[in-house]
Amino acid sequence: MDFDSVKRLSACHSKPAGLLLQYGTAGFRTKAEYLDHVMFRMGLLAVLRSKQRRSAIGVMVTASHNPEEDNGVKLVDPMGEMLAPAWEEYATCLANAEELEMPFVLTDIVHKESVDVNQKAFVAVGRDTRPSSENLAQAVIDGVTALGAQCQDYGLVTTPQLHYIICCRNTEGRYGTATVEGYYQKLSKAFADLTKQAASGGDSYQCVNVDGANGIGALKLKEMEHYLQKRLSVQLFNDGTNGKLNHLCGADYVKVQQKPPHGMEMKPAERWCSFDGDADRIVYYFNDGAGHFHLLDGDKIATLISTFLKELLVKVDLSLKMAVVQTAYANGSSTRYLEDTMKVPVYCTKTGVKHLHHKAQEFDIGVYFEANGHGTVLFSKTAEETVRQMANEEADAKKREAAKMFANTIDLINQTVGDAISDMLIIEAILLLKNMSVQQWDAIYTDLPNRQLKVKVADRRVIDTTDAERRTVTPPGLQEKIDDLVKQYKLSRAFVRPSGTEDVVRVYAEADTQENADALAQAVSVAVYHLAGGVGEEPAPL
Ligand code: NG1
Ligand code: ZN
Repeated sequence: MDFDSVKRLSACHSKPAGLLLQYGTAGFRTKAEYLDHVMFRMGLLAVLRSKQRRSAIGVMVTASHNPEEDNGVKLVDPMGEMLAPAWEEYATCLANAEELEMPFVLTDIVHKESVDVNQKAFVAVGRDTRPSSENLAQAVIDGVTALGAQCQDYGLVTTPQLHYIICCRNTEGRYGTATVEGYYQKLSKAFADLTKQAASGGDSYQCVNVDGANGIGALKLKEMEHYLQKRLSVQLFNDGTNGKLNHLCGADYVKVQQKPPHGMEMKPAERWCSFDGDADRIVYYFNDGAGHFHLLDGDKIATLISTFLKELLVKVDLSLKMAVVQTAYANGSSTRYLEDTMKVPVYCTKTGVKHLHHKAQEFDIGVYFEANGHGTVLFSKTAEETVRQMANEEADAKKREAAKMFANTIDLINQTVGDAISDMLIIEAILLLKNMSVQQWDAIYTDLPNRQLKVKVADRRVIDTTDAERRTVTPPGLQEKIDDLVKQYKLSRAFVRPSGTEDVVRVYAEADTQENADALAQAVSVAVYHLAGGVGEEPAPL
C-alpha cells in the first residue's frame, strides 16, 4: 500500500495535538471543527475494511440528533449493519494516532485482520445537511482516494438510505436497487401493495403531520412524496427552510422533553411524528381533546408492529419464533404488556442499536426498538422464504392473502437499520389495515410516568455498569444509594449510565406519578453528583 501518498495527504488533514476521541455508541461525535482528521482516517479505515470483507463499505457523516455545531461519522458494514466491534477499536486507535504513527497503525490492522492489500475496495459516502458535513465528507473521500480505492459520493442521504444502498450493492441487487431512487421505488411499491389490501382498498384519505427536525429526513421525504402518489398525505413542518437542525424540534427533543416541537399548533386528533437529524429515529404524538400531550415512542411502535405481525402469524398459521428486543430505557409498562398480555418474549440489551440488532438476529422475527424511536424488524432467511413461497403458492386463499400482506410488510421494512421514513410508512399502513386511530393505538397500554436527566461529571468513565446497564458496579456506594431511593416510591425503577454520545451521565427514573418520577430522577442525579464527581451546581429540584 502506498503510505507515502497517505502521509502527504494526511498532512492536509492534520490532527489537533493532544486530541483524543473514541468510537462511541454510534461512531465518533464531537464539535465539527475537531473532526477533519478523523474523517480522513475513517476513509482509510473503510478501505481496509472493504478489502478485508471484499465488499462495499459505507461512511456516513452525521451527528444525528446532536446540535447543528456537532458532527460525527459512522461506518456501515457489508450487510448494512453497524461496524464490527473489533474494528471500532481500530477506528479509535487510528483516530488518535499521531501523524508519524499512522503507517504503523495501518500496517498493524492489515496484519491483524489479514487484509489483502491488493484486493479492490469500494467505499460509499453519504452526509446529512449540517453546514460542516460537505467539507467533512470531502475529507473522507480524500482518505479513500489516498489509498487508491474507488469511492462513490452519494451526497445528501439519510443514514438509513446509505445502509440500504450498501446492503443492495453487496447482495447484487437482491435487496433492491443501490440508489436513492431504488429506495423510494421499493418502499413506495410495498406501501401501495400493502395499503391496497386494506378493507377500504387503501383509498381512504390518510394524513400525517411530520416534523422533519430541519434535517435530511425532511428533504428526502419531500423527494419521496411523488413516488407515494397521494396514497399518503404528508404535511411537512421544520423542513429546514428557516429553522435550525434539531433545535427545539426533532425526535430527541420531543421524547426527552415530552412535549411537541416548539411552535406547533396541534389540533386534537391530528396525528404527528418527529424524525431526528439523520432520519433513523421516529416518535409519534397527539394532543387529546383536553389538550394533554400523548407520546407514542419506540416502545409503543414496537408494540404496534409486533401485535400486527403476531396476528399475521396466526393468519398464515406458521410457527415462527418472534421476540422483542429493548433496552433499559423501555417503559416498564411496555415490557409488562408484551410479556404478560401478548406473550411475546422480551430481551434487554445495552444501549445502542448494534446491541439490539445483534440480539434480534437470533429470531425468525426480531422486533427491536429503543424507547427513543430507533428500531426496525429483522426477518430470518427461513421466515422470508417461507412467507414469499406461501404468497405465491398457498392454495388456501385467506392464508395466501395474509402471506402477501406479510411479504409486503417485509419489503416495506428497512431491515438494515432503524429508518424514520420506512417506520412511518409501516405504522401508517398498520393503522389503516387495522382501522385504528392514534388514540386507540395509544390506549393499548399506559406508560409509567418517567423522567430522563443528565448530570455533568469530571470523568464519566468512573461509572461502570452491569446487567444490560441496569445496575452500577462503580463508583462504590452508588448502586446501594439508588436502591434505597427506588424503595421510597411505588412502581419505581431507576438507573444511570455514562452516555456514549455526549459528555454526561444519563439518569432514568420511572414511578407511579410524574411528580414521583421527577423526584426520584432528581434524587438519583444528586447521588451521581456526589458519588461520581459532579461538576458545577448540584442538580436542582425540577
Ligand atoms: P447515549 O448518548 O449513549 O445515551 C444515545 C441514545 C442511544 C442511541 C445513541 C445513538 C438514549 C438514552 N440514548 O446514546 O439510544 O440512539 O444515542 O444515536 O436515547
Ligand atoms: Zn439518528
